[in-house]
Amino acid sequence: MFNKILIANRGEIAIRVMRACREMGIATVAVFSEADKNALHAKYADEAYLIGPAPASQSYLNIDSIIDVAEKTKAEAIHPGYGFLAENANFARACEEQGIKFIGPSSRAMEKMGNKIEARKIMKKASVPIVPGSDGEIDDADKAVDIAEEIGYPIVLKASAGGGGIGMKVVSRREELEHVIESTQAVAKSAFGDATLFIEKYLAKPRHIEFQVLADSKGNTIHVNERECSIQRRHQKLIEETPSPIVTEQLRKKIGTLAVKSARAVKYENAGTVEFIYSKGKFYFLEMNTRLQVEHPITEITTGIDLVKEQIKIAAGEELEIGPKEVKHFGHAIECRINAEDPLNDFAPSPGKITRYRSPGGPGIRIDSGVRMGYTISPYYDPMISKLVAWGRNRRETIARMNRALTEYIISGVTTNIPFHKAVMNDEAFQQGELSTDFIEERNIIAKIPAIIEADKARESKLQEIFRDDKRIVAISAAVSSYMSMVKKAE
Ligand code: MV4
Repeated sequence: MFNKILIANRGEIAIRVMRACREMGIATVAVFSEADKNALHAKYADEAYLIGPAPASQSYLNIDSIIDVAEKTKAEAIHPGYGFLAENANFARACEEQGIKFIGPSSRAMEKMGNKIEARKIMKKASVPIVPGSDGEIDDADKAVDIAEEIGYPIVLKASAGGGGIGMKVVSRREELEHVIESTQAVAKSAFGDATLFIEKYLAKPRHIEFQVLADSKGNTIHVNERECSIQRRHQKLIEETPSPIVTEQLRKKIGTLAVKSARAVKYENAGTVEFIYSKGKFYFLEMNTRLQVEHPITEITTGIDLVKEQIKIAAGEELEIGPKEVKHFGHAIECRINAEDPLNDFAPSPGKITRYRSPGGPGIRIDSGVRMGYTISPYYDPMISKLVAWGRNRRETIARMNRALTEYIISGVTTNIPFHKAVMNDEAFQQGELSTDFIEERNIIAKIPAIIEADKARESKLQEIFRDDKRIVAISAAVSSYMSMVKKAE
């Protein structure tokens, strides 16, 4: 097992990984940018090093300086978290070349899955169902027209180097095709440095259901159930749950087997997620995410498996202790991503200083967060405040708990999407498990938010009474920091 791991990330996920390390007796090294000098992840670690200015391109994406810190501190492995360098094959390769273990898949598996045309080919060969579409690259309009006529409009043009919805364009009519190919190529070229496109049949109002897989270096590959992530906005997931309301035990077995097949087809190692799109009773492979995902906690609390520890053990060459028959699922879990953003202003980020903060607790609640009272959410990074996870014996109890926890959450100083989450939890279709990627528009969720904010204001005075002490703490810390800056100036 490793003695020391560097965590090439920030915020809640950096802390999440360090927590696993601490439980395993592994020392931790944090890296931080100039904007994160006071960030909790830098304080939580056993050692922390400044790697550059605030912009991610000069700090959390700076491969050379991160590898430098790993070498200097004799860290034997690097955990990339999610985002930043997590799916960067060049980074994985740089680690491999320096003899530092990258806690994730091989750069080769990452590259194969990163190329969506290649991934489609691999899945087709492994007889995993893919969305009807082109076998390879689309380079001219004539070929595109032929394929579109064959599968029928609407179709969707996607960037082969894309993923997560960027460089994706729906085409409903033949007349638009030529023009949209050109514009999508341009987008793909500027976003990914690669203009290669492919075509798929466009599936309207689908559900997004993904399977978590774990694969060790000895050839054992298992799935640890699905997560449904249909409630999203502009490809940004907002609410995830497990089990999916539409996945029966029989379906889980069937699609889970396909997920394992997908991972085996690229000799996948470590934790990964196989994304499926579900439409009109059918599942299709969409893409594979070669990283730990934001929503991993809902899998953890319903299976009892610590996915980060499993990642570390796999990277250290250990064999999976859990076989496919030992994977259980207990009850139901939902995650709400609590973001500093304004759902009434097109979900615009709302960075700034958190002046009051009290997170919920009690039965069935887990919070993963990298903030605290007095912390400033930086405009440079993702404005996530926390992941609020609720567990219950069944979906009903879980929704009730999530609702209760949301009413306990106190955050001042920044606008949050908590009222949005309350609107969803109280929506009838949501409660019935009727989800789709168009859920927010279809259910007109945004229109329900003002009334929720009004009702929350009415409770405000009560909450202030409860959190009187917290306000005092803010006053003290403000006084201390102004005193400290006076002392510094005097020096
Ligand atoms: C699709 C689709 C409909 N038809 N492909 C968006 C992100 C990327 N992973 C693929 N995505 C989609 N691909 C076909 N052929 C609809 C989406 C899609 C979507 C997928 C998953 C989760 C949320 C989504 C939101 C809008 C569109």
